[in-house]
Amino acid sequence: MGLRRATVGGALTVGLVIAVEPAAAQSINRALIRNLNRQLLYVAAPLAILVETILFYAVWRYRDNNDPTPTKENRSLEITWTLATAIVLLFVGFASFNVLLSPYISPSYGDASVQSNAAEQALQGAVIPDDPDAIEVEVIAYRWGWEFVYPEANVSAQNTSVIPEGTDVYYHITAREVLHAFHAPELGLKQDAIPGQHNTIRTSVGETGEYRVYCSEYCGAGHSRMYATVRVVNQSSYETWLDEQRAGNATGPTNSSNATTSSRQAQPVPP
Ligand SMILES: [Cu+2]
Repeated sequence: MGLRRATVGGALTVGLVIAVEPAAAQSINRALIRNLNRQLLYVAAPLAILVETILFYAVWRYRDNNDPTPTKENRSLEITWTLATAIVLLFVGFASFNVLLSPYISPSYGDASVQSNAAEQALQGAVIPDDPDAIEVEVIAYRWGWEFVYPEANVSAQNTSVIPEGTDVYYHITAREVLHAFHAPELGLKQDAIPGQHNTIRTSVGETGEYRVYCSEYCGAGHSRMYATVRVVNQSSYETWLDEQRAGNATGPTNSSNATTSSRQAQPVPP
């Protein structure tokens, strides 16, 4: 009886897991996390329903039983719940590990190589991409704002990071004085910003648009205003933005006056 019920529950679970569709998401990271969340939900929901059903059935069935006798030994029931638990845990472990080992979630397990040149060695602890087309951005969190440095393009920008769509981007995150944390929830990105070290996150965003970045580590009076924007554009708009930034950086003072500007204020949109 218990075995049959478990078999039906198991079949239901497998059926629901197979029915999981890949969700459309803004970034690869977000897609990986969302799919894992869904897979686990599709396993957890039928299990919760099964357990609650048995619980309510037992309460109703034995409501007038004044002389209960405990079950002494039921070999098949014990084997069933041990196996069912093992299968569920193996599924959860395997599904989670698959996501954790993705080079977008753990870049250090991916195609990272040793820092070779001086510029890369300056990024202590950063994971440097093998792919020469990948874009690297040093993200410097400070009280209270964000500086985005594009070392290859010799560009730095305050509170706005423009990146091209569908391209691998490595954000090397650090902080100037105290702990901060980079958090772009819509892109599935979150990483600590620690002075003196670089924590790398890797992403590729498929949808153009503006994505809000928050500081998610309490860092003082300006913490709640510590926003930035990741703006995802097509390749030519990206090149235009880099040129504009280079021109802006050359004039000097205009750039530093941006340091305290909140990203909520309008930024010039490249054509
Ligand atoms: Cu902060």
